Amino acid sequence: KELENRMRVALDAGEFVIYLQPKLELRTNAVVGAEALVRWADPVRGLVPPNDFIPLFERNGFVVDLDLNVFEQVCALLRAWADAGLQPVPLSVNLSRAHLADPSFVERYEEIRRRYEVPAPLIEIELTETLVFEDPERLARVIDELHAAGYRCSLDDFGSGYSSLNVLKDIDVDTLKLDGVFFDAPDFSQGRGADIIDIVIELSRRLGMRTVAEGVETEEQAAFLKRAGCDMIQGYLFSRPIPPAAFERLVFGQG
Ligand code: G
Ligand code: G
Ligand code: MN
Ligand code: NA
Repeated sequence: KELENRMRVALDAGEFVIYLQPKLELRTNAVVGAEALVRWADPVRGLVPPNDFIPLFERNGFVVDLDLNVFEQVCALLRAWADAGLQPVPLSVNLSRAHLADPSFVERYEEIRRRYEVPAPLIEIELTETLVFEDPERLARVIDELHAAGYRCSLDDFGSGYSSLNVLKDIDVDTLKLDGVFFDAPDFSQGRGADIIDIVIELSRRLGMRTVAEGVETEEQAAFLKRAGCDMIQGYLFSRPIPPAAFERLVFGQG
C-alpha cells in the first residue's frame, strides 16, 4: 500500500533508474549490447531491486508507465551516444504483459522513439516466454507490429516455463534468450541436459535466431555454450547490471 502511494511521485522525481547488463559475444569477446534493468533509487531505502516492485506494478497497472519511462531513458542514452559521436550498441528493454491489452501501445513507443530520433533497430524489445501461453495470437501480431516499426524482438526466459518447441513456429523473434535453468545444475554439461542445450541452440540457428544465454556465472558454462554455438552470454561471469556511466567506460573507454 505504501509503495502504491509513492510510486507516481517517485516516477516524476526520476527515482526509477536503469542499470545496464552487458551482452558479450562469445566469438569476439566484444560487448555487443546490453539489457536495461530498472531499479528504484529510493532516498530512504536505497537501491530497490525490480523483484520487490514489478510484481505489484503488474497487478496495479503502473508497470505500463514504468516501462515507457525506462524506454524513454534508453532512447535518451542512445541519443546522447550518437550526439557524442560514439558507435552505439543496441539496448534491450523488457515489455510487461500489461501493454498487450492496449491495441495502440506500439504507437506510444514510437512517439517517444521519434522524439529522440533513435533508429528502431538499435532497440530490442524483450517479450517474456509466459506471454506465449497467455495469448499466442496477440503476441505474434505484436511482434509483427514491432518488426514493421523496425525494432528487434527477443523471447525472454526461454525454457523457464513449459516451453513447447512448437511455439517457435509462430513466434518469429530475432533472438532467443535461454534461461539459466538450462545450465545451472552442476551436471549441466553432461548427458541429456547437455544434448538439449546443443539442440536448442542448433534449432535457433536453423530458424534464423541469435541466442543469448542468461545467468552465466562460470567459465565452464561459457566454454560449453561457446562450443555449442551460442552467440552471446549475459551474466555475473562477465558483469552484473551496472550504471550507464560504468557501461560507457566499459564500451567506449575513458572519455
Ligand atoms: O534486474 P533483475 O535481474 O533483478 O530483474 C528482475 C526481474 O525484473 C526480471 O524478470 C526483469 O525482466 C524484470 N525487470 C527489470 N527491469 C524491468 C523493466 O524495466 N520492465 C519490466 N516490465 N520488467 C523489468
Ligand atoms: O529480464 P530477466 O528476467 O531476464 O532479468 C534478468 C534477471 O537475472 C535480473 O534480475 C538480473 O539481475 C538477473 N541476473 C543477471 N545475471 C545473473 C547471473 O549471472 N546469475 C543470477 N543468478 N542472476 C542473474
Ligand atoms: Mn529480460
Ligand atoms: Na530473462
